[in-house]
Amino acid sequence: MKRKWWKEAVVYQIYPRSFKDSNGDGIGDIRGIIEKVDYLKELGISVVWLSPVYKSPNDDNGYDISGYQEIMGEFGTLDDWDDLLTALHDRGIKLIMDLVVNHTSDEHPWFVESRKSKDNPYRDYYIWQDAKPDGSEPNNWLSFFSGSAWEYDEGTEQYFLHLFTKKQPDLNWENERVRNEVFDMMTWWLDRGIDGFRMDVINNISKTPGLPDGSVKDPKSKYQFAPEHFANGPRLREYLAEMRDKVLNHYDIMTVGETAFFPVEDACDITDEENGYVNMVFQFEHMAVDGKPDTHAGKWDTRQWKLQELKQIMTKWDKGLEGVGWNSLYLNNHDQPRQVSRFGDDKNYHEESAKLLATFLHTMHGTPYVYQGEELGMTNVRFEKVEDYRDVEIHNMYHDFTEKRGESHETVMERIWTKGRDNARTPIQWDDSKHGGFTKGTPWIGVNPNYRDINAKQQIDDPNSILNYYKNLIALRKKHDILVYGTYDLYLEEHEELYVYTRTLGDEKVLVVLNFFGGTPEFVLPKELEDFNGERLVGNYKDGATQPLERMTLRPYEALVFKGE
Ligand code: TEU
Ligand code: CA
Repeated sequence: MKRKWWKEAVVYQIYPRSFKDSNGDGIGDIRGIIEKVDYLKELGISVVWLSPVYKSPNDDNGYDISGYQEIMGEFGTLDDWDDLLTALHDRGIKLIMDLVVNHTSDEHPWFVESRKSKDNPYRDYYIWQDAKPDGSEPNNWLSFFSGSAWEYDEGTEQYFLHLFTKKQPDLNWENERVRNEVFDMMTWWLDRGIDGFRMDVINNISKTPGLPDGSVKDPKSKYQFAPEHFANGPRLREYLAEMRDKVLNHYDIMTVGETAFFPVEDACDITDEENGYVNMVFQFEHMAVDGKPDTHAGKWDTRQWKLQELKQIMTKWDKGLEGVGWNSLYLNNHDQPRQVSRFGDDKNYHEESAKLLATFLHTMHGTPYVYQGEELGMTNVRFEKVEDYRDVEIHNMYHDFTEKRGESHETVMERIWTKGRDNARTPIQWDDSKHGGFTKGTPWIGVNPNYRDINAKQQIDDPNSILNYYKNLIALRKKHDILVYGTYDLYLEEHEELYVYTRTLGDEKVLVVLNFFGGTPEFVLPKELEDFNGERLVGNYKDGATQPLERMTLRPYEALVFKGE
Protein backbone atom coordinates (compact mmCIF):
# COMPACT_ATOMS: atom_id res chain seq x y z
CA MET A 1 0.00 0.00 0.00
CA LYS A 2 1.21 3.44 -0.88
CA ARG A 3 1.75 6.15 1.68
CA LYS A 4 -0.83 8.92 1.34
CA TRP A 5 -1.48 12.02 3.43
CA TRP A 6 -5.16 11.24 3.61
CA LYS A 7 -4.47 7.86 5.17
CA GLU A 8 -2.40 9.52 7.86
CA ALA A 9 -4.98 12.24 8.47
CA VAL A 10 -7.50 12.62 11.25
CA VAL A 11 -10.54 14.46 9.93
CA TYR A 12 -12.70 16.78 12.04
CA GLN A 13 -16.26 17.37 10.85
CA ILE A 14 -17.82 20.78 11.37
CA TYR A 15 -21.58 21.22 11.22
CA PRO A 16 -21.45 25.01 10.91
CA ARG A 17 -24.92 25.84 12.16
CA SER A 18 -24.06 24.40 15.57
CA PHE A 19 -20.36 25.11 15.89
CA LYS A 20 -19.92 28.74 17.00
CA ASP A 21 -22.04 31.85 16.54
CA SER A 22 -19.96 35.02 16.14
CA ASN A 23 -22.66 37.69 15.82
CA GLY A 24 -25.40 36.76 18.29
CA ASP A 25 -28.11 35.72 15.83
CA GLY A 26 -28.15 32.23 17.34
CA ILE A 27 -26.75 30.54 14.24
CA GLY A 28 -23.21 29.24 13.95
CA ASP A 29 -21.22 30.88 11.16
CA ILE A 30 -17.90 31.05 9.35
CA ARG A 31 -16.46 33.83 11.56
CA GLY A 32 -17.32 31.58 14.49
CA ILE A 33 -15.24 28.78 13.01
CA ILE A 34 -12.36 31.20 12.47
CA GLU A 35 -12.48 32.04 16.20
CA LYS A 36 -11.84 28.37 16.91
CA VAL A 37 -9.11 27.42 14.45
CA ASP A 38 -6.52 27.42 17.23
CA TYR A 39 -8.66 24.98 19.18
CA LEU A 40 -8.54 22.66 16.15
CA LYS A 41 -4.81 23.16 15.74
CA GLU A 42 -4.30 22.32 19.41
CA LEU A 43 -6.37 19.15 19.05
CA GLY A 44 -3.99 18.08 16.31
CA ILE A 45 -6.44 17.20 13.54
CA SER A 46 -5.15 17.57 9.99
CA VAL A 47 -8.28 17.97 7.87
CA VAL A 48 -11.59 19.77 8.36
CA TRP A 49 -14.68 18.48 6.59
CA LEU A 50 -17.12 21.35 6.43
CA SER A 51 -20.78 20.39 6.10
CA PRO A 52 -22.58 22.58 3.51
CA VAL A 53 -22.14 26.35 3.76
CA TYR A 54 -23.65 27.11 0.37
CA LYS A 55 -26.71 29.22 -0.36
CA SER A 56 -29.74 27.28 0.83
CA PRO A 57 -33.31 27.76 2.06
CA ASN A 58 -32.40 25.23 4.78
CA ASP A 59 -35.16 22.71 4.38
CA ASP A 60 -32.49 20.12 5.23
CA ASN A 61 -29.93 22.44 6.87
CA GLY A 62 -27.87 23.18 3.79
CA TYR A 63 -28.15 19.78 2.11
CA ASP A 64 -30.63 21.54 -0.17
CA ILE A 65 -28.46 23.90 -2.19
CA SER A 66 -29.81 26.82 -4.20
CA GLY A 67 -26.42 28.28 -5.17
CA TYR A 68 -23.31 26.11 -5.37
CA GLN A 69 -20.89 29.00 -5.72
CA GLU A 70 -22.43 31.25 -3.10
CA ILE A 71 -22.22 31.22 0.69
CA MET A 72 -25.37 31.04 2.82
CA GLY A 73 -26.16 34.54 4.08
CA GLU A 74 -26.56 33.35 7.67
CA PHE A 75 -23.06 31.88 7.58
CA GLY A 76 -21.24 34.87 6.09
CA THR A 77 -19.67 35.77 2.76
CA LEU A 78 -17.25 34.30 0.30
CA ASP A 79 -14.63 36.65 1.77
CA ASP A 80 -15.23 35.11 5.19
CA TRP A 81 -14.86 31.70 3.62
CA ASP A 82 -11.56 32.70 1.97
CA ASP A 83 -10.34 33.89 5.37
CA LEU A 84 -11.28 30.56 6.88
CA LEU A 85 -9.36 28.65 4.23
CA THR A 86 -6.32 30.83 4.84
CA ALA A 87 -6.60 30.49 8.63
CA LEU A 88 -6.72 26.70 8.31
CA HIS A 89 -3.94 26.46 5.75
CA ASP A 90 -1.74 28.75 7.87
CA ARG A 91 -2.04 26.16 10.61
CA GLY A 92 -1.33 23.20 8.36
CA ILE A 93 -4.97 22.07 8.32
CA LYS A 94 -6.59 21.06 5.05
CA LEU A 95 -10.20 21.76 4.12
CA ILE A 96 -12.62 19.45 2.35
CA MET A 97 -16.04 20.66 1.29
CA ASP A 98 -19.34 18.82 1.19
CA LEU A 99 -20.39 18.04 -2.38
CA VAL A 100 -24.16 17.61 -2.59
CA VAL A 101 -24.93 16.80 -6.21
CA ASN A 102 -27.48 14.01 -6.16
CA HIS A 103 -30.04 16.77 -5.76
CA THR A 104 -30.37 20.55 -5.45
CA SER A 105 -32.89 22.74 -3.68
CA ASP A 106 -36.16 23.36 -5.52
CA GLU A 107 -35.12 27.01 -5.21
CA HIS A 108 -31.98 26.47 -7.29
CA PRO A 109 -32.24 28.51 -10.53
CA TRP A 110 -31.97 25.27 -12.54
CA PHE A 111 -35.08 23.87 -10.91
CA VAL A 112 -36.92 27.19 -11.05
CA GLU A 113 -36.39 27.07 -14.81
CA SER A 114 -37.02 23.34 -15.07
CA ARG A 115 -40.50 23.51 -13.63
CA LYS A 116 -41.56 26.42 -15.87
CA SER A 117 -42.48 24.29 -18.87
CA LYS A 118 -41.92 20.92 -20.48
CA ASP A 119 -39.78 22.46 -23.20
CA ASN A 120 -37.66 24.64 -20.95
CA PRO A 121 -33.95 24.07 -21.68
CA TYR A 122 -33.50 23.05 -18.02
CA ARG A 123 -36.39 20.56 -18.00
CA ASP A 124 -34.00 17.61 -18.39
CA TYR A 125 -31.79 18.72 -15.52
CA TYR A 126 -34.22 16.86 -13.24
CA ILE A 127 -36.21 13.63 -13.38
CA TRP A 128 -39.76 14.29 -14.59
CA GLN A 129 -42.39 11.63 -15.27
CA ASP A 130 -46.04 11.44 -16.21
CA ALA A 131 -48.54 10.19 -13.66
CA LYS A 132 -49.86 6.65 -13.97
CA PRO A 133 -53.22 6.53 -15.82
CA ASP A 134 -55.04 6.74 -12.47
CA GLY A 135 -53.13 9.91 -11.63
CA SER A 136 -50.90 8.30 -9.02
CA GLU A 137 -47.12 8.52 -8.72
CA PRO A 138 -44.95 7.06 -11.53
CA ASN A 139 -43.65 4.33 -9.19
CA ASN A 140 -43.85 3.14 -5.58
CA TRP A 141 -40.58 4.58 -4.28
CA LEU A 142 -40.50 5.77 -0.68
CA SER A 143 -38.39 8.84 0.08
CA PHE A 144 -35.69 8.75 2.78
CA PHE A 145 -37.74 11.23 4.78
CA SER A 146 -41.19 9.53 4.71
CA GLY A 147 -43.88 9.48 2.02
CA SER A 148 -43.61 9.15 -1.73
CA ALA A 149 -40.36 10.05 -3.51
CA TRP A 150 -42.48 11.88 -6.13
CA GLU A 151 -44.07 15.31 -6.00
CA TYR A 152 -46.72 16.49 -8.41
CA ASP A 153 -46.17 19.80 -10.14
CA GLU A 154 -49.52 21.44 -10.97
CA GLY A 155 -48.03 23.86 -13.48
CA THR A 156 -46.68 21.27 -15.91
CA GLU A 157 -48.79 18.30 -14.80
CA GLN A 158 -45.90 15.93 -14.19
CA TYR A 159 -44.19 14.43 -11.16
CA PHE A 160 -40.54 15.06 -10.25
CA LEU A 161 -38.35 12.65 -8.27
CA HIS A 162 -36.94 13.52 -4.85
CA LEU A 163 -35.20 10.77 -2.86
CA PHE A 164 -35.03 13.17 0.10
CA THR A 165 -37.51 16.00 0.91
CA LYS A 166 -39.78 17.45 -1.72
CA LYS A 167 -37.59 20.53 -1.63
CA GLN A 168 -34.64 18.39 -2.79
CA PRO A 169 -35.35 17.34 -6.40
CA ASP A 170 -32.91 14.75 -7.81
CA LEU A 171 -30.64 15.91 -10.61
CA ASN A 172 -30.74 13.95 -13.84
CA TRP A 173 -27.18 12.66 -14.22
CA GLU A 174 -28.04 11.08 -17.55
CA ASN A 175 -27.97 14.60 -18.93
CA GLU A 176 -24.42 15.42 -19.97
CA ARG A 177 -25.02 19.13 -19.39
CA VAL A 178 -25.79 18.41 -15.73
CA ARG A 179 -22.57 16.45 -15.34
CA ASN A 180 -20.52 19.21 -16.92
CA GLU A 181 -22.13 21.86 -14.72
CA VAL A 182 -21.21 19.80 -11.66
CA PHE A 183 -17.65 19.22 -12.86
CA ASP A 184 -17.16 22.93 -13.62
CA MET A 185 -18.46 23.83 -10.17
CA MET A 186 -16.07 21.33 -8.53
CA THR A 187 -13.17 22.74 -10.51
CA TRP A 188 -14.10 26.26 -9.40
CA TRP A 189 -13.85 25.24 -5.72
CA LEU A 190 -10.65 23.27 -6.24
CA ASP A 191 -9.06 26.25 -7.97
CA ARG A 192 -10.01 28.33 -4.96
CA GLY A 193 -7.71 26.09 -2.97
CA ILE A 194 -9.72 23.40 -1.25
CA ASP A 195 -8.24 19.98 -0.53
CA GLY A 196 -11.04 17.66 -1.49
CA PHE A 197 -14.67 16.67 -1.19
CA ARG A 198 -16.96 14.62 0.99
CA MET A 199 -19.52 13.42 -1.54
CA ASP A 200 -23.07 13.29 -0.24
CA VAL A 201 -25.02 10.11 -1.21
CA ILE A 202 -22.75 9.80 -4.21
CA ASN A 203 -23.76 6.22 -4.97
CA ASN A 204 -27.33 7.39 -5.62
CA ILE A 205 -26.66 9.39 -8.79
CA SER A 206 -27.51 6.61 -11.26
CA LYS A 207 -31.02 5.16 -11.21
CA THR A 208 -32.31 1.99 -12.88
CA PRO A 209 -33.50 2.98 -16.38
CA GLY A 210 -37.26 3.06 -16.63
CA LEU A 211 -37.53 3.69 -12.89
CA PRO A 212 -39.35 0.42 -12.05
CA ASP A 213 -41.22 -0.22 -8.79
CA GLY A 214 -39.20 -1.25 -5.77
CA SER A 215 -39.74 -4.73 -4.38
CA VAL A 216 -42.16 -5.00 -1.49
CA LYS A 217 -40.35 -4.91 1.86
CA ASP A 218 -43.18 -3.48 3.93
CA PRO A 219 -46.50 -5.02 2.80
CA LYS A 220 -48.48 -2.56 4.92
CA SER A 221 -47.01 0.46 3.21
CA LYS A 222 -48.04 2.09 -0.06
CA TYR A 223 -44.46 3.16 -0.71
CA GLN A 224 -41.35 1.01 -0.66
CA PHE A 225 -37.78 1.98 0.06
CA ALA A 226 -36.01 0.94 -3.15
CA PRO A 227 -32.20 1.16 -2.87
CA GLU A 228 -31.98 -1.66 -5.43
CA HIS A 229 -32.90 1.00 -8.00
CA PHE A 230 -30.63 3.85 -6.92
CA ALA A 231 -27.81 2.70 -4.62
CA ASN A 232 -25.63 1.00 -7.22
CA GLY A 233 -27.06 2.06 -10.56
CA PRO A 234 -25.77 0.87 -13.94
CA ARG A 235 -24.00 4.14 -14.84
CA LEU A 236 -22.54 4.97 -11.41
CA ARG A 237 -19.00 3.92 -12.34
CA GLU A 238 -19.16 5.70 -15.67
CA TYR A 239 -20.16 8.99 -13.99
CA LEU A 240 -17.48 8.63 -11.33
CA ALA A 241 -14.83 7.82 -13.92
CA GLU A 242 -15.78 10.94 -15.84
CA MET A 243 -15.55 13.01 -12.64
CA ARG A 244 -12.17 11.49 -11.84
CA ASP A 245 -10.72 12.06 -15.30
CA LYS A 246 -12.15 15.54 -15.84
CA VAL A 247 -11.68 16.91 -12.33
CA LEU A 248 -10.24 14.90 -9.46
CA ASN A 249 -7.09 13.60 -11.16
CA HIS A 250 -5.80 17.11 -11.71
CA TYR A 251 -5.36 17.84 -8.01
CA ASP A 252 -3.67 16.35 -4.94
CA ILE A 253 -6.84 16.01 -2.91
CA MET A 254 -8.80 13.59 -0.79
CA THR A 255 -12.26 12.32 -1.59
CA VAL A 256 -14.68 10.39 0.54
CA GLY A 257 -17.92 9.02 -0.83
CA GLU A 258 -20.95 8.65 1.40
CA THR A 259 -22.31 5.28 0.31
CA ALA A 260 -25.28 3.77 2.11
CA PHE A 261 -26.70 0.41 0.92
CA PHE A 262 -23.43 -0.31 -0.82
CA PRO A 263 -21.68 -3.64 -0.16
CA VAL A 264 -18.00 -3.98 0.67
CA GLU A 265 -17.17 -5.57 -2.70
CA ASP A 266 -18.42 -2.46 -4.47
CA ALA A 267 -16.75 -0.15 -1.98
CA CYS A 268 -13.50 -1.97 -2.67
CA ASP A 269 -13.99 -1.53 -6.37
CA ILE A 270 -14.68 2.22 -6.22
CA THR A 271 -11.86 2.96 -3.72
CA ASP A 272 -9.32 0.73 -5.51
CA GLU A 273 -6.02 2.60 -5.25
CA GLU A 274 -5.00 1.70 -8.78
CA ASN A 275 -8.14 2.38 -10.76
CA GLY A 276 -10.93 3.44 -8.39
CA TYR A 277 -12.69 6.79 -8.26
CA VAL A 278 -12.67 7.99 -4.66
CA ASN A 279 -10.13 7.47 -1.87
CA MET A 280 -12.49 6.07 0.75
CA VAL A 281 -16.12 5.63 1.64
CA PHE A 282 -18.41 6.00 4.60
CA GLN A 283 -19.97 2.58 4.93
CA PHE A 284 -23.24 2.21 6.84
CA GLU A 285 -23.46 -1.43 7.84
CA HIS A 286 -22.27 -0.89 11.41
CA MET A 287 -24.85 1.88 11.80
CA ALA A 288 -27.58 -0.78 11.54
CA VAL A 289 -26.44 -2.94 14.47
CA ASP A 290 -29.13 -1.41 16.66
CA GLY A 291 -31.86 -1.13 14.04
CA LYS A 292 -33.54 -3.03 11.30
CA PRO A 293 -31.10 -3.31 8.40
CA ASP A 294 -32.08 -2.94 4.72
CA THR A 295 -34.86 -0.43 5.18
CA HIS A 296 -34.13 3.19 5.89
CA ALA A 297 -37.01 3.73 8.31
CA GLY A 298 -35.74 0.61 10.08
CA LYS A 299 -33.38 2.88 11.97
CA TRP A 300 -36.30 3.86 14.22
CA ASP A 301 -37.01 0.25 15.18
CA THR A 302 -34.25 -0.18 17.67
CA ARG A 303 -32.81 -3.36 19.11
CA GLN A 304 -30.00 -4.03 21.56
CA TRP A 305 -26.73 -4.12 19.63
CA LYS A 306 -24.27 -6.97 20.09
CA LEU A 307 -20.52 -6.63 20.16
CA GLN A 308 -20.02 -9.81 18.12
CA GLU A 309 -22.05 -8.29 15.29
CA LEU A 310 -20.09 -5.04 15.41
CA LYS A 311 -16.82 -6.99 15.30
CA GLN A 312 -18.03 -9.11 12.44
CA ILE A 313 -19.02 -6.06 10.35
CA MET A 314 -15.89 -4.04 11.08
CA THR A 315 -13.72 -7.05 10.29
CA LYS A 316 -15.56 -7.84 7.10
CA TRP A 317 -15.02 -4.28 5.93
CA ASP A 318 -11.39 -4.23 6.90
CA LYS A 319 -10.56 -7.53 5.22
CA GLY A 320 -12.69 -6.66 2.20
CA LEU A 321 -10.70 -3.49 1.53
CA GLU A 322 -7.29 -4.71 2.69
CA GLY A 323 -4.50 -4.03 0.25
CA VAL A 324 -6.84 -2.57 -2.37
CA GLY A 325 -9.04 0.26 -1.09
CA TRP A 326 -9.38 2.32 2.07
CA ASN A 327 -11.97 2.88 4.78
CA SER A 328 -13.24 5.74 6.94
CA LEU A 329 -13.72 5.17 10.65
CA TYR A 330 -16.68 6.76 12.38
CA LEU A 331 -19.32 6.01 14.96
CA ASN A 332 -21.24 9.26 14.65
CA ASN A 333 -21.75 12.34 12.52
CA HIS A 334 -24.48 14.95 11.93
CA ASP A 335 -26.94 12.19 10.89
CA GLN A 336 -26.39 9.84 13.79
CA PRO A 337 -26.93 9.90 17.55
CA ARG A 338 -23.96 10.74 19.76
CA GLN A 339 -21.61 7.76 20.00
CA VAL A 340 -21.10 7.86 23.78
CA SER A 341 -24.88 7.65 24.28
CA ARG A 342 -25.32 4.96 21.66
CA PHE A 343 -22.33 2.66 22.11
CA GLY A 344 -21.05 3.76 25.51
CA ASP A 345 -22.71 4.56 28.83
CA ASP A 346 -23.26 8.30 29.14
CA LYS A 347 -24.62 7.96 32.69
CA ASN A 348 -22.41 5.65 34.73
CA TYR A 349 -19.20 5.59 32.70
CA HIS A 350 -19.34 8.73 30.64
CA GLU A 351 -15.65 9.50 30.61
CA GLU A 352 -14.43 5.90 30.47
CA SER A 353 -16.72 4.88 27.64
CA ALA A 354 -16.11 8.05 25.60
CA LYS A 355 -12.38 7.33 25.80
CA LEU A 356 -12.88 3.65 25.02
CA LEU A 357 -14.72 4.48 21.79
CA ALA A 358 -12.05 7.01 20.88
CA THR A 359 -9.35 4.39 21.39
CA PHE A 360 -11.24 2.05 19.11
CA LEU A 361 -11.62 4.56 16.27
CA HIS A 362 -8.02 5.75 16.42
CA THR A 363 -6.41 2.32 16.53
CA MET A 364 -8.44 0.72 13.75
CA HIS A 365 -7.25 0.55 10.15
CA GLY A 366 -8.58 3.53 8.16
CA THR A 367 -8.93 7.29 8.44
CA PRO A 368 -10.65 8.39 11.68
CA TYR A 369 -13.34 11.09 11.62
CA VAL A 370 -14.09 13.14 14.72
CA TYR A 371 -17.52 14.76 14.68
CA GLN A 372 -17.63 18.13 16.46
CA GLY A 373 -18.26 17.74 20.19
CA GLU A 374 -17.35 14.05 20.16
CA GLU A 375 -13.94 15.05 21.53
CA LEU A 376 -15.77 16.46 24.56
CA GLY A 377 -17.96 13.40 25.02
CA MET A 378 -21.13 15.33 24.09
CA THR A 379 -24.28 13.26 24.59
CA ASN A 380 -27.76 12.81 23.15
CA VAL A 381 -30.45 15.25 24.20
CA ARG A 382 -34.08 14.77 25.31
CA PHE A 383 -36.41 17.60 24.39
CA GLU A 384 -39.94 17.00 25.69
CA LYS A 385 -41.79 18.70 22.85
CA VAL A 386 -41.50 17.72 19.22
CA GLU A 387 -41.62 21.46 18.40
CA ASP A 388 -38.22 21.83 20.03
CA TYR A 389 -36.72 19.64 17.31
CA ARG A 390 -35.60 21.20 14.03
CA ASP A 391 -34.79 18.25 11.78
CA VAL A 392 -37.15 17.71 8.83
CA GLU A 393 -36.61 13.95 9.09
CA ILE A 394 -37.79 13.99 12.72
CA HIS A 395 -40.90 16.04 11.94
CA ASN A 396 -41.90 13.95 8.93
CA MET A 397 -41.34 10.76 10.87
CA TYR A 398 -43.29 12.06 13.88
CA HIS A 399 -46.34 12.71 11.70
CA ASP A 400 -45.98 9.46 9.86
CA PHE A 401 -45.65 7.34 12.99
CA THR A 402 -48.36 9.07 15.03
CA GLU A 403 -50.86 9.39 12.16
CA LYS A 404 -50.26 6.37 9.93
CA ARG A 405 -48.85 3.90 12.42
CA GLY A 406 -51.08 5.16 15.25
CA GLU A 407 -48.23 5.29 17.76
CA SER A 408 -48.48 7.36 20.92
CA HIS A 409 -46.58 10.60 21.40
CA GLU A 410 -44.50 8.91 24.14
CA THR A 411 -43.46 6.00 21.93
CA VAL A 412 -42.41 8.25 19.09
CA MET A 413 -40.50 10.61 21.39
CA GLU A 414 -38.62 7.62 22.74
CA ARG A 415 -37.55 6.78 19.18
CA ILE A 416 -36.44 10.37 18.57
CA TRP A 417 -34.41 10.46 21.79
CA THR A 418 -32.62 7.29 20.70
CA LYS A 419 -32.10 7.88 17.01
CA GLY A 420 -33.02 11.44 15.97
CA ARG A 421 -30.42 13.40 14.03
CA ASP A 422 -30.83 16.47 16.25
CA ASN A 423 -29.03 14.55 18.99
CA ALA A 424 -25.88 15.43 17.10
CA ARG A 425 -26.93 18.94 16.14
CA THR A 426 -27.23 20.72 19.47
CA PRO A 427 -24.69 23.54 19.81
CA ILE A 428 -21.10 22.87 20.82
CA GLN A 429 -20.63 23.35 24.53
CA TRP A 430 -17.69 25.74 24.74
CA ASP A 431 -17.99 26.78 28.39
CA ASP A 432 -20.41 26.87 31.32
CA SER A 433 -21.89 30.29 30.56
CA LYS A 434 -25.44 30.71 29.24
CA HIS A 435 -26.09 28.55 26.14
CA GLY A 436 -22.74 26.89 26.69
CA GLY A 437 -20.94 29.89 25.22
CA PHE A 438 -22.21 29.02 21.75
CA THR A 439 -24.10 32.28 21.23
CA LYS A 440 -24.94 35.54 22.94
CA GLY A 441 -28.41 35.38 21.42
CA THR A 442 -31.01 32.63 21.29
CA PRO A 443 -29.68 29.43 19.73
CA TRP A 444 -31.53 28.06 16.68
CA ILE A 445 -31.86 24.75 18.55
CA GLY A 446 -31.65 24.23 22.31
CA VAL A 447 -28.31 23.61 23.98
CA ASN A 448 -28.00 20.31 25.83
CA PRO A 449 -28.67 21.19 29.52
CA ASN A 450 -25.58 19.20 30.55
CA TYR A 451 -23.28 21.98 29.24
CA ARG A 452 -22.31 22.94 32.80
CA ASP A 453 -20.67 19.54 33.26
CA ILE A 454 -19.53 18.84 29.74
CA ASN A 455 -17.75 21.72 28.03
CA ALA A 456 -14.50 22.55 26.29
CA LYS A 457 -13.26 25.20 28.71
CA GLN A 458 -13.19 22.84 31.64
CA GLN A 459 -11.63 20.01 29.62
CA ILE A 460 -8.81 22.07 28.13
CA ASP A 461 -7.27 22.53 31.60
CA ASP A 462 -7.82 19.00 32.84
CA PRO A 463 -5.00 16.68 31.73
CA ASN A 464 -7.27 13.64 32.16
CA SER A 465 -10.19 15.03 30.18
CA ILE A 466 -11.75 13.32 27.17
CA LEU A 467 -10.48 16.21 25.05
CA ASN A 468 -6.88 15.69 26.11
CA TYR A 469 -7.24 11.96 25.60
CA TYR A 470 -8.27 12.62 21.98
CA LYS A 471 -5.31 14.93 21.61
CA ASN A 472 -3.02 12.17 22.81
CA LEU A 473 -4.54 9.57 20.47
CA ILE A 474 -4.25 11.89 17.48
CA ALA A 475 -0.60 12.56 18.32
CA LEU A 476 0.10 8.84 18.69
CA ARG A 477 -1.31 8.14 15.28
CA LYS A 478 1.02 10.75 13.83
CA LYS A 479 3.97 9.24 15.60
CA HIS A 480 3.45 5.55 14.90
CA ASP A 481 3.12 4.43 11.29
CA ILE A 482 1.82 1.10 12.46
CA LEU A 483 -1.42 2.75 13.63
CA VAL A 484 -2.00 3.97 10.07
CA TYR A 485 -0.54 1.24 7.91
CA GLY A 486 -0.50 -1.86 10.11
CA THR A 487 -2.60 -4.86 9.07
CA TYR A 488 -5.64 -5.51 11.27
CA ASP A 489 -6.40 -8.95 12.73
CA LEU A 490 -9.23 -9.91 15.04
CA TYR A 491 -8.92 -12.20 18.07
CA LEU A 492 -11.52 -13.64 20.45
CA GLU A 493 -14.16 -13.24 17.76
CA GLU A 494 -16.92 -14.75 19.90
CA HIS A 495 -16.21 -12.85 23.11
CA GLU A 496 -19.30 -10.93 24.17
CA GLU A 497 -17.58 -8.11 26.03
CA LEU A 498 -14.05 -7.79 24.70
CA TYR A 499 -12.98 -6.49 21.31
CA VAL A 500 -9.37 -7.59 20.79
CA TYR A 501 -7.22 -7.03 17.71
CA THR A 502 -3.68 -6.51 16.58
CA ARG A 503 -2.08 -4.23 14.05
CA THR A 504 1.07 -5.54 12.37
CA LEU A 505 3.70 -3.73 10.33
CA GLY A 506 6.99 -5.45 9.55
CA ASP A 507 8.13 -6.97 12.83
CA GLU A 508 6.19 -4.46 14.93
CA LYS A 509 2.91 -5.32 16.57
CA VAL A 510 0.24 -3.40 18.45
CA LEU A 511 -2.29 -5.22 20.61
CA VAL A 512 -5.58 -3.49 21.41
CA VAL A 513 -7.80 -4.80 24.21
CA LEU A 514 -11.16 -3.07 24.58
CA ASN A 515 -13.74 -3.84 27.23
CA PHE A 516 -16.90 -2.53 25.56
CA PHE A 517 -19.24 -2.76 28.58
CA GLY A 518 -19.50 -2.06 32.28
CA GLY A 519 -18.46 -5.53 33.48
CA THR A 520 -15.04 -6.78 34.57
CA PRO A 521 -14.21 -9.63 32.18
CA GLU A 522 -10.93 -11.48 32.24
CA PHE A 523 -8.62 -11.23 29.27
CA VAL A 524 -6.40 -14.21 28.53
CA LEU A 525 -3.70 -13.64 25.93
CA PRO A 526 -4.56 -15.80 22.89
CA LYS A 527 -2.13 -18.66 22.21
CA GLU A 528 -1.09 -17.22 18.84
CA LEU A 529 0.19 -14.15 20.65
CA GLU A 530 2.12 -15.87 23.43
CA ASP A 531 5.45 -14.51 22.16
CA PHE A 532 4.18 -10.95 22.10
CA ASN A 533 5.78 -8.72 24.64
CA GLY A 534 4.48 -5.22 24.53
CA GLU A 535 4.65 -2.04 26.51
CA ARG A 536 1.59 -0.01 27.28
CA LEU A 537 1.20 2.73 24.68
CA VAL A 538 -2.04 4.26 25.92
CA GLY A 539 -5.03 3.41 28.12
CA ASN A 540 -8.09 5.17 29.45
CA TYR A 541 -7.50 4.63 33.18
CA LYS A 542 -4.99 6.89 34.89
CA ASP A 543 -3.18 4.15 36.75
CA GLY A 544 -1.83 1.94 34.01
CA ALA A 545 -2.06 -1.84 33.76
CA THR A 546 -0.17 -3.49 36.56
CA GLN A 547 -1.26 -7.02 35.76
CA PRO A 548 0.73 -9.33 33.50
CA LEU A 549 -0.38 -9.24 29.87
CA GLU A 550 -1.02 -13.00 29.91
CA ARG A 551 -4.04 -12.65 32.17
CA MET A 552 -5.76 -9.44 33.19
CA THR A 553 -9.07 -8.44 34.70
CA LEU A 554 -10.38 -5.45 32.82
CA ARG A 555 -12.16 -2.56 34.50
CA PRO A 556 -15.47 -1.19 33.16
CA TYR A 557 -14.97 0.23 29.66
CA GLU A 558 -11.23 -0.17 29.99
CA ALA A 559 -9.15 0.33 26.84
CA LEU A 560 -5.54 -0.83 26.68
CA VAL A 561 -3.09 -0.55 23.82
CA PHE A 562 0.32 -2.28 23.88
CA LYS A 563 3.14 -1.93 21.42
CA GLY A 564 5.92 -4.44 20.94
CA GLU A 565 7.10 -7.21 18.68
O1 TEU B 1 -27.29 11.58 4.22
C1 TEU B 1 -27.80 10.52 3.47
C2 TEU B 1 -28.16 9.28 4.18
O2 TEU B 1 -28.29 8.25 3.57
C3 TEU B 1 -28.36 9.23 5.61
O3 TEU B 1 -27.28 9.51 6.36
C4 TEU B 1 -29.61 9.87 6.06
O4 TEU B 1 -29.73 11.23 5.82
C5 TEU B 1 -29.77 9.67 7.52
O5 TEU B 1 -29.44 8.39 7.84
C6 TEU B 1 -31.16 9.96 7.92
O6 TEU B 1 -31.59 9.05 8.84
C7 TEU B 1 -26.85 12.70 3.55
C8 TEU B 1 -26.54 13.80 4.53
O7 TEU B 1 -25.50 13.41 5.36
C9 TEU B 1 -27.80 14.16 5.26
O8 TEU B 1 -27.58 15.11 6.27
C10 TEU B 1 -28.79 14.69 4.25
O9 TEU B 1 -30.02 14.90 4.86
C11 TEU B 1 -28.98 13.73 3.09
O10 TEU B 1 -27.76 13.17 2.59
C12 TEU B 1 -29.60 14.45 1.92
O11 TEU B 1 -28.68 15.33 1.36
CA1 CA C 1 -24.33 33.86 13.48
